[in-house]
Amino acid sequence: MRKRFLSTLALAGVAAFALTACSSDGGETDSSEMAAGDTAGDTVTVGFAQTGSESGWRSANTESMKAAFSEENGFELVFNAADNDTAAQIAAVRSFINQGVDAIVIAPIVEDGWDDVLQEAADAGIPVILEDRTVSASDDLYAAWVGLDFEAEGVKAGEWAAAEYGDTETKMVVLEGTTGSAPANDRATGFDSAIEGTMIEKIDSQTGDFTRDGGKTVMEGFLQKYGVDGIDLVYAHNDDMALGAIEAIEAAGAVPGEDIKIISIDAVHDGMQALVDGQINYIVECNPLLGDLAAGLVTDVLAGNDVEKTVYVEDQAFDQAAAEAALPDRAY
Ligand code: GYE
Repeated sequence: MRKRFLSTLALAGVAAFALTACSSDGGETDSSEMAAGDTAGDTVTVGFAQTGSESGWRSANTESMKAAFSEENGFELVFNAADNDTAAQIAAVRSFINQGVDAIVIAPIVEDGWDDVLQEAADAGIPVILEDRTVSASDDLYAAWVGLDFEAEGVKAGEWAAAEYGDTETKMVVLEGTTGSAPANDRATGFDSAIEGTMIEKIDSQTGDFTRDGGKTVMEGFLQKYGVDGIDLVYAHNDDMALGAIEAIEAAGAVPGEDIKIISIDAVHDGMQALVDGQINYIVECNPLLGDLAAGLVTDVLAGNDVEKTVYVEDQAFDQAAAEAALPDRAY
């Protein structure tokens, strides 16, 4: 499968390209006239099945999608957030099919279980674009996917852990994302491969469902079981769970970032602030600003243009000094 990496700067370029095009009379149309390759001026109705509102990353992603699929850009967005309930998310997609929307965008909560409903969308002639998370279904069943390389994020986090702590005996606990989700699966695989052969030992791993409360509760359980002195390192699959873990560590009378080190993924504002404050030690970015790219793909697919099947957006990583430098200009 072909991979295309886009930096944040390139994203802006793609978005500008997607929203500006030549009309039949040779002049430039603005995005509202362009209507996603349909007859100029027609509104394109897009059903977007979002996972829910579990994290800061998710809020930024929802905002980005709503801004890109706006009326000014020629879209009518039918938005559904499934509250992390996979059956509800599939039901939302079915209802988009019944409503006869022009295109469907999905941020799939979990990887498995999509074959039937994707086939139903295909039978109804409605193209599906995936954003953010991936599915295990055949890629013939959707037009394109845009998102992040979750395994590479895990590798980056693991490589930093290996370099910093790999030479000393380090007891690690993991706060996993939603069970069965692509980022939880791939961030685990990537991290584990990067720490192989080091002295970092994974003593426990449980899901905190990508939420702050989930991270806090699971961390409280780990602290009860192993004690403050029995845990050296937390790997959290997202910032929100790391922020919950910080609360649990402080409540147990220890200092997060010192007594117990923390590595997480996302680089949303609150996570970056905790990194600057020394409570988190390292964060790998996961860019949630996928709206313009997703809208560009919908536009192209409806226009019958060839699109890349898989569009990867590049991520950075931050230690404390890098976070200090980056925080003032962060968009999310
Ligand atoms: O890391 C987490 C969110 O799917 C990449 O979902 C996304 C993840 C993100 O809830 O914060």
